[in-house]
Amino acid sequence: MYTLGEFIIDNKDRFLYSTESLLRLFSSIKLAAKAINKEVNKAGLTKTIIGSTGIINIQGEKQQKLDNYAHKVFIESLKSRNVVCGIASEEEKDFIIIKEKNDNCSKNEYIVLLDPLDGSSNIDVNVPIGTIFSVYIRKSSVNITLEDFLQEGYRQILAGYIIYGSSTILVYTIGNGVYGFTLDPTIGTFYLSHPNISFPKKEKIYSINEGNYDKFPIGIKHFIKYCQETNENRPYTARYIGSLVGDFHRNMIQGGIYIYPNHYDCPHGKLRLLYECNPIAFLTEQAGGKASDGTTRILNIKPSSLHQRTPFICGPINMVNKLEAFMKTNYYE
Ligand code: P6P
Repeated sequence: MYTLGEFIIDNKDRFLYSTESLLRLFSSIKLAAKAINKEVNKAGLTKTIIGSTGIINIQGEKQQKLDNYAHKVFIESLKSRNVVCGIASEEEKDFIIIKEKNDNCSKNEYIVLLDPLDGSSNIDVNVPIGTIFSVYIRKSSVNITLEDFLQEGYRQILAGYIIYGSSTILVYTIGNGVYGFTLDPTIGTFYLSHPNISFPKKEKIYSINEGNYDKFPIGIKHFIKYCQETNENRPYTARYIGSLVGDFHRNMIQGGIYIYPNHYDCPHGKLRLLYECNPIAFLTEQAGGKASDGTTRILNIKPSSLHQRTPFICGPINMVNKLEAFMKTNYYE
């Protein structure tokens, strides 16, 4: 049984930066994931941890108590390993400076962007939820600036998620494939369970909130109808649980497209570019798929603000290409 730590050490030549710093970073991610997993698994038992804090976060969304808990746990854990110099979180309006660059912390080179607990509105109904993380090397030489966080997605050195579902799985990429490690909660160790995840050849699933159908651009409507047609390759199965990590994890393993387009209630889409779409797009491409906003590669988008949103499509290349064709014209066949 291969543990995450052993796997990183045995594959250290695949990582451009120091293995020690990567191990320290993963050590903080694993620690936070285990703490959150414990709370998620007993959310129904302790009224103190489920439900809303009553706070409306920067996104204008009701902050769940577990959201807040997950945010705090990750911040404290990432601070403690002396490899992170700055953090941006869905739950915090501005970025958080951990250490400026000076002699005694030259190792602090990582910039971490985080959705501490995505899909948290599902907490009270036991639907899988997840933490999404995205890591860059700082650009600044002395003081941390916003530009350290507004890097294009193709500059990510590490991206992944933890899905808290029927089991807790940490999935990540450093640019050499996608790997999944399942937590054995009895001993608190993550073991390699999904070596080299890639989209299967057979495309099976389309995932979109069809409750918004009337609001969608015409190209999206045509693509949904295309997915529903009956022929030897279709209809596809519709699956949508309203939790990006849960929907994406299933689609990457079983073969499917996830779509959150813009619509007239969300002119720029709903999902956040920096800590939802970029990390999922990196994983998508590393798993042999494609991720775009309907016309542009997600990883090429130059961010202009921490919490900016984007239309988001990710999945098997052929399905994404077909959707983009519908978006370009009134293409329909
Ligand atoms: P809707 C959860 O709030 C989230 O950010 C993603 O995890 C999820 O895919 C999406 O929003 C669901 O949004 O509008 O379909 O409920």
